[in-house]
Amino acid sequence: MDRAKALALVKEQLTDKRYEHTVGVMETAVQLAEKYGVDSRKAELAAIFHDYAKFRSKEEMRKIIIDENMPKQLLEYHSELWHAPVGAYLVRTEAGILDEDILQAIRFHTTGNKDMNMLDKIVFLADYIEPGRKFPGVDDVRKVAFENLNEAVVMALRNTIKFLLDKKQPIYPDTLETYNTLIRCQ
Ligand code: DGI
Ligand code: FE
Ligand code: FE
Ligand code: FE
Repeated sequence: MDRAKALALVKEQLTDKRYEHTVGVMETAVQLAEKYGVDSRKAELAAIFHDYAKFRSKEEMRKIIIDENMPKQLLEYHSELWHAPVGAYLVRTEAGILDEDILQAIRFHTTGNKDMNMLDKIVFLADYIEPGRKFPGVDDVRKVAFENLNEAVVMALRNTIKFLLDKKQPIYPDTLETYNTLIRCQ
């Protein structure tokens, strides 16, 4: 699928603000893919579609998680996590994207995963550092992203985990597992 078609499909699903975020993620993901020698077409499509399910109702997402045998554990954690695996499913069934690398990058983009590959890390990081993001500490992650991909993913995870701890929220095991796996290979 070409970029224009993908952007048009996603635009229908999102608010203007979320669409702008998506364009930022797309541009950042392509830059990171070029820097690290990863397929930039896959990075571009995964980034365009990464938040495809962001505005689906909790009821629809819960039903898909159950019907499609996704980890039931997701239902015990924040519903903010659901749009990633549900998005991968809907991007396949509604948008017809069959490339498993692209679908996996979408699936892992919120929680991370201990088996993340380079493409997954690029989409995860592009989502965190795109120009519209204003998290505390994001400028440091932006700089490191183009120097050491794993280190930047660890920084993003550390910030997210701290943020969740401060809000007294639970932390999804995959997020902790990703952090633990990547910090061991520094
Ligand atoms: O969809 P976006 O807003 O672009 O970003 P995202 O898909 O990375 O969602 C991240 C949000 O999810 C962030 O505000 C924190 C929240 N969240 C809730 N529980 C967890 C979590 N994020 C991670 N990584 N792990 C959690 O357990
Ligand atoms: Fe997201
Ligand atoms: Fe993210
Ligand atoms: Fe996003």
